[in-house]
Amino acid sequence: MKPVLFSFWRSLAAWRVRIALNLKKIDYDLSVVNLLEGEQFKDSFTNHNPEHSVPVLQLDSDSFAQSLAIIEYLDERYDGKPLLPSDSMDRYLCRRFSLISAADSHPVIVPRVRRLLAGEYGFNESQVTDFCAYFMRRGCEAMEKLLSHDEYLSYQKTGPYVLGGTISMADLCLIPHIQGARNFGVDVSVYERLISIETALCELGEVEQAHPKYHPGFVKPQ
Ligand SMILES: N[C@@H](CCC(=O)N[C@@H](CS)C(=O)NCC(=O)O)C(=O)O
Repeated sequence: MKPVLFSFWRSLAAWRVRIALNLKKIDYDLSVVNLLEGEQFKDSFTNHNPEHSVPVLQLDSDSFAQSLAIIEYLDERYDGKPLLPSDSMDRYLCRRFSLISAADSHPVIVPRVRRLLAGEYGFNESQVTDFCAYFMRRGCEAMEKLLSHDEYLSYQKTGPYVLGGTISMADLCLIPHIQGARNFGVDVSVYERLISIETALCELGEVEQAHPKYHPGFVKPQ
């Protein structure tokens, strides 16, 4: 049976997994879960993920959730381009970079947080946007600064991606983070290292094809 990815065009976490699937050359079907219409709360989806969130990857008869856990699982199970380096220190640096977005910025800008801010705490639309922009900007700043640390700088001598010449999970987190920041009005042009990596990544077909603009239901952010 072909793998099925439960995904939504605006989901940064699902975007990471779409790039991983493309890099691993895994053919999959997409099943849209419209997060803005509450489809993540339908019983049929909750059976796959009691956290009511995407991505979920249905592989064989198992449902996998949590984008970074999925990416690491795919990396261990499938041949093709490695998504994490083999050396322990490189792998640590890859995970450290990835978690700035996946663990520290992204979790506070998701629809459930925005709904809570607006519904329970009386934030208006522009206050919710400012709140999200604040955390996405912090993530950009941290990633940009980290890339100027010696251990990351040495990669940049060997190639255009976060870890130099080889694309890794860190890049899979970077791409959606930058666009997510833009969606909330952050001026990302000031993060020169991030933009230069993004530009190089976008030249890869596997990255380009995972872009939300190709996702069913895509709505161009204003
Ligand atoms: N840590 C999870 C985050 C999953 C997550 O929160 N996904 C968001 C979309 S990016 C979602 O489905 N949110 C549903 C909601 O907030 O109601 C991962 O990396 O997979």
